[in-house]
Amino acid sequence: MAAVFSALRWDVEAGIATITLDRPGSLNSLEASLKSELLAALREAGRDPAVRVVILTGAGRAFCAGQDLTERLAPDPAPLDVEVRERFNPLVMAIRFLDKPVIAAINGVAAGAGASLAFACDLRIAAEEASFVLAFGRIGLVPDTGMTWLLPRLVGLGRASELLLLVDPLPAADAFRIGLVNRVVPGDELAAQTRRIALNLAAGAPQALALTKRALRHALESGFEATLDYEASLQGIAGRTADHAEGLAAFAGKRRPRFSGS
Ligand code: T3D
Repeated sequence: MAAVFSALRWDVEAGIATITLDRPGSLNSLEASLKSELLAALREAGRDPAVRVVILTGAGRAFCAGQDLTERLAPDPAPLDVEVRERFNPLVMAIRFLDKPVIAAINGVAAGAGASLAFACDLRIAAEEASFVLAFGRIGLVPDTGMTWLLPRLVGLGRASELLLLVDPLPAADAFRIGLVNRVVPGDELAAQTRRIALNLAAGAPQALALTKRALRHALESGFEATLDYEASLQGIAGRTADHAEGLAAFAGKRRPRFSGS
């Protein structure tokens, strides 16, 4: 049965699941239903064999403005530590541990935990008009949802400290210059260019892509020798897949491989 959502749009086509955060009136800020639906959609993407790659994007002029602050202003909001542990952390865990590539198509501003979502993705394609506002400090909060782990690894400690302490908006072009986004494209080409990249990934060997994500996760927290050993064991797994045999056969036959995922 097709997944049904109200705060986001879910679309599967040509092996690509596109998740569109769909609360444009509040810049796709994350209130309770959007957080739970996003987690459900990411889990659905993991389960659905028709999905080989995921695109995360936003409706309207924003990617995501982070926590919906009207929820915090309501009477008796959930304690922040509970909210972050139970509602935000599972989102970035789901993205990073999804055994399929996740591309953030950053159509506009990404603020607070909205930026954390983008940084947890495997690739970031930004529209020229996109920007990052690491807004936590502006409302007297600390960076969360993986931000202090992800950002220094993407841009180094110096840049991360500057962005998180000064909280100046970072335009897409500057984000590209410091390696925070992979590409910057005109806004009206974002969907098509992201789709092109997604189609490339969808034609790849699914297990090899999943194992590559796993290897990168492992390497970020391991020493060199441990990494060498882990790479070798993952290569053992990849080497036993039918897709590896198909890759070799395609090479020998001078044709494009057709990877089945087995
Ligand atoms: O539970 C927890 O709190 C813990 C977790 C925390 C993680 C976090 O994400 S903390 C950070 C939360 N996010 C922010 O602080 C960002 C707040 N928004 C902004 O700073 C600005 O809106 C932007 C820089 C993102 C964009 O600025 P601008 O000038 O382009 O748009 P705007 O006019 O400020 O916003 C447009 C509308 O969206 C406006 O509503 P209105 O006046 O048209 O009815 C604005 O109130 C609404 N909006 C924007 N961000 C949020 C929001 N509504 C609710 N929550 C938001 N985060």
